[in-house]
Amino acid sequence: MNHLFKTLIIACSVAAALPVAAQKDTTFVAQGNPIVTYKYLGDPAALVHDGTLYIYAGHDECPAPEQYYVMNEWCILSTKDMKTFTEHSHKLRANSFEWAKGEAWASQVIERDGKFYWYVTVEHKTDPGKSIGVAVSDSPVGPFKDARGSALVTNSMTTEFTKIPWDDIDPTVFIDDDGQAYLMWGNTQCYYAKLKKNMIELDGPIKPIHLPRFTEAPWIHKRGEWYYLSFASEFPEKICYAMSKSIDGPWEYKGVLNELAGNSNTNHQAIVEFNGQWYFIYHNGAINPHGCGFRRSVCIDKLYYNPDGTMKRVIMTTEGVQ
Ligand code: FUB
Repeated sequence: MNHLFKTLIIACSVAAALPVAAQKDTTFVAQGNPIVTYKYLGDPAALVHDGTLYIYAGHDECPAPEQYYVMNEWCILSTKDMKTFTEHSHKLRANSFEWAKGEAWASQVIERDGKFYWYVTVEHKTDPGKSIGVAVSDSPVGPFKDARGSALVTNSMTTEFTKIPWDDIDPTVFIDDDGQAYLMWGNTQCYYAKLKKNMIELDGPIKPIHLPRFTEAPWIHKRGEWYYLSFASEFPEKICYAMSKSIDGPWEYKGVLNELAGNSNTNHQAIVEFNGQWYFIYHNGAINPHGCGFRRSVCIDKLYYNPDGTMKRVIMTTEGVQ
């Protein structure tokens, strides 16, 4: 065993033995896209709060050459200048939800009244299929803990719309100008429901949203008078979008926003405005030699609008946004 290998093993076992909260923040300068190259991260969700952009992403742990998702935790990154990033010590783990079996799939964080709510996809232990849970923290960088002790949405709540057990995934959350919060999610079928002010209970029925060629990964944002609902379409996935003047629709389909992301069959996006610039944050499978649809990496490119409010097609770059 050579010296480097021994050091690596010791470093790994020390890191594994440390309680999660005791691990240190890691700061690095992104060298273009992907922004993180020391581990695989997928399904980025973004939050802008107090002059900082936060990215919440699932950790793709699938060892090469395996080809399926191995995801146990979500990680937290932040930046103030889109160049220097910090990965924060706290992780949220799928097994932090006692009722969940695992599988830390896509998620999103939002702030309300000084608390941060992290909506996540996990596999349910007793209601077979994917479910949506919510964790809460006083800080955008955690620690987060299960806010309910039970799932917010389970597979059995949506079987009237579709029988597949993986339709309740990929939550996106939005608070409208009048203070009403909404949760949207779905695979094959897109859904939405109102959230109560406490952010941890649904407030009314689950309703379907009809979107052409919808696969998964809805993301809702607003700019001026327009609501934008972007989503992963077909498979392998492109990101398409629809626009509406009302959160209740009707949604007008506007076509492709981002093309297939290289060698990843998913493309999962977040769209945010930060310091006067709009950003499209997504994943690809660009890290050589093992990057792929199960070992993904977070990328950031700029997003622009046309005068009529439609979005211009994203140009994915290796240089990134620095
Ligand atoms: O990461 C697992 C799943 O892959 C997500 O929930 C989907 O959006 C797709 O990116």
